[in-house]
Amino acid sequence: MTRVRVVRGDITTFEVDAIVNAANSSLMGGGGVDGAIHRAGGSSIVAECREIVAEHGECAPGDAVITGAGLLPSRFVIHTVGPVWTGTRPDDDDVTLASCYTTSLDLAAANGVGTIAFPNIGTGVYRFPKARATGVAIGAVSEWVAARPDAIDKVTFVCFDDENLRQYESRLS
Ligand code: AR6
Repeated sequence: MTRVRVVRGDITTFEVDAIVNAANSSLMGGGGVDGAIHRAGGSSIVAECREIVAEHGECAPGDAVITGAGLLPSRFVIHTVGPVWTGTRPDDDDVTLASCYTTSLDLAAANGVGTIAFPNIGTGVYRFPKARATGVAIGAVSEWVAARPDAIDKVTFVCFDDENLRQYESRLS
């Protein structure tokens, strides 16, 4: 059985097999958790991203790619791209956000990852409403691990802000 937990923290400090990055389609870095990961991980991560984009093109929303983790304490960084929330197509955005989580878990399992940490994808610069995003994230991960109980040992949701932490704690308790 996969353990699923929530903690508050800075995801760049987590000693897990893989951390997930809330990237943008260019995979070239940015602000928020993306900026923090590239700053702490060093230049090898963006170099790997550049090679991936040269070979496969940009990363579409809902999709994910995997690189090494450079100077970070994890082994891998899985870069996924959330939907930009506009409020005009909420159901489509739910599907895209759920895909960020499940595609990241697929990539993790394919690479032998036992422990993985997710940030609250889409809930910063991309403005996905936090309560709604929490439901989508927990729903997608719960469904994925229920279907594959032996694939991943532990999933950690890492919350950086109070509102996300409250949302996750109330739904996971
Ligand atoms: N550890 C964990 N969570 C964090 C950290 C951290 N060090 N820093 C911020 N967060 P965002 P998005 C939380 O904006 O909404 C970038 O510029 C933060 O509190 O990082 O998917 C990319 O390049 C928030 O709840 O990602 C894209 O252009 C959550 O991470 C764009 O932002 C996600 O906020 C992606 O926007």
